[in-house]
Amino acid sequence: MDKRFAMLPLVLVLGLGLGATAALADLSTGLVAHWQFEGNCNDSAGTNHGTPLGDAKIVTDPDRGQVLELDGTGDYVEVPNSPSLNLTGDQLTMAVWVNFNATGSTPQIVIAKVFNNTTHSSPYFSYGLHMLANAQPRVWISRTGGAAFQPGATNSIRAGRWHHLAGVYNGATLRLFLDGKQVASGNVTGNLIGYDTVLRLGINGGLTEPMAGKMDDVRIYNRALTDQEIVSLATGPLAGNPVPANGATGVSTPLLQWSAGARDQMKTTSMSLRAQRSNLLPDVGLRLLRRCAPRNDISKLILSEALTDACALPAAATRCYHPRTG
Ligand SMILES: [Ca+2]
Repeated sequence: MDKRFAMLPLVLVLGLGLGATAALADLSTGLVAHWQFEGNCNDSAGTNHGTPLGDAKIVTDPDRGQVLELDGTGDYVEVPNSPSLNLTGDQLTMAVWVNFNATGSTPQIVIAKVFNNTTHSSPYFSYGLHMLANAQPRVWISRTGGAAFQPGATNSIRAGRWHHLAGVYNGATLRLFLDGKQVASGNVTGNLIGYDTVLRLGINGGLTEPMAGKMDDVRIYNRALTDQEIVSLATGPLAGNPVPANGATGVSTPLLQWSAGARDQMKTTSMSLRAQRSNLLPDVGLRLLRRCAPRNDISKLILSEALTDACALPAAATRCYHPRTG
């Protein structure tokens, strides 16, 4: 190896999710219900356990492991009313992975804290997430001032594919996210109106607009998640645990490694690797950028003139990594 290289001040700006552990801890804050469908419909964040009705069942999905499957004919999960689900503040997040069997025909309910347990009547939901007939998602809340809703991204949901949906209300805006990206936003104020009703997954108050497909990782929060937290939910765990650590000094080897993030779930998210070329040997920097591919199964990066390894960073990476010599 060229000794000049070993001594070279190594300053990279890599988009690593250094805060992965903290971010995951944060994602439990304000989580009032979490249905993961790992063998049952229980709430792993509290006691809002669900009951599968009709033919609703847990199946093993090749992408997501154990998930809830609904056939669209009277299948749903029902959760009793509880103080934690009966949100009346001005903060809310709903998040869920969904995979619809078909789109473009009728609305399909995903999450519904219903207005009425037996009829689908206005204002329909205390809060809810669903897909409209034109294959676009919509978030809905009832708050002082009436119902408010935000649809977005017409014809964006594809049948047979996992999508991540999220609705976020912070007392000022009501926002809708699809696959980690905001697709609708509107100015909305007021406190949520709670109803002493059940929460249903996959069907509405009148037991109509059933969902046919699969869902997983349903989350209800009593706070508004940040954009970054929504991205984290939509892409899986971030990369983390870099060696050398962020801001490390005395780094003498041109080897960086980290624990890889989850498999890339967001094909449209750009790579977040950036290298400050002025701080690299020019040729190394150029080749580094050229050879990086959006794969997450390689978790080390060897910076040598031979560049014997490729590198990859998770699409969700957002933090900076600044190892330094000296
Ligand atoms: Ca699951």
